Amino acid sequence: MHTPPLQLVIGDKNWSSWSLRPWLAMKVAGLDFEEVDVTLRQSAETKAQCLSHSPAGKVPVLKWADETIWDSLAILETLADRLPDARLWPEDAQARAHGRAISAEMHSGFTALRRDMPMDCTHHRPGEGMNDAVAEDISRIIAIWTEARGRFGEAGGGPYLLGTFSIADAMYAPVVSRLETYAPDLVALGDRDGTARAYMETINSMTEMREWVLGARAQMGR
Ligand SMILES: N[C@@H](CCC(=O)N[C@@H](CS)C(=O)NCC(=O)O)C(=O)O
Repeated sequence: MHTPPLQLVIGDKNWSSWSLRPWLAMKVAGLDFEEVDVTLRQSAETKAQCLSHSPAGKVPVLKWADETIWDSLAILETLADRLPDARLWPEDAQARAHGRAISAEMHSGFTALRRDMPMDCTHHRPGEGMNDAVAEDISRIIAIWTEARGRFGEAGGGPYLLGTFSIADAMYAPVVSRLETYAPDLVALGDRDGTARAYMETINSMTEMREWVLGARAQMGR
């Protein structure tokens, strides 16, 4: 696929769930891009590094030739818009609308899960972080995955939320990672038919997802 020089500025792979989202989609799309790493959790230094890439002062940031696009979902939508051959959204308009709704819900919501079960993809911390608000978030996520798989997954011809890999999967991949790390009881939280568990296997077995976790291990020296 012919693209201008692309740079993706991302945070530490162990923690930066927002960075994982566009990184994963760009890898799945087979894009050739330079990865620029910013070290998070260094307070003033992190802020200065982030600000040197984007006025929003956060990562991820996509540099597309001389243009700067910040914010995970804006980056993903820009990629879908400019690289239609990458098929980051399904062709079916209803599936696409549904994918946009669940991606937006992820982007703007699930604050309890994000706060109390932060992504920490090189660790296993079963039982940590659970509380009523987190349980409510996880139950809603299980319902989202189950509905998407039931309505669009099989019809779309693949094991992902809307069939083949889409932006919706990129948005939920860090949630899969969190659920692996903190290992809540998915059945008790609503995964009675195992759809959520099966979807997690799909995401975990992606070579690109494995590459991210290997990168996180290397950065963490583990
Ligand atoms: N809504 C933004 C959130 C980005 C975000 O919060 N990024 C974190 C890292 S995962 C960050 O840059 N933190 C550095 C800081 O706040 O100083 C997006 O979707 O990209």
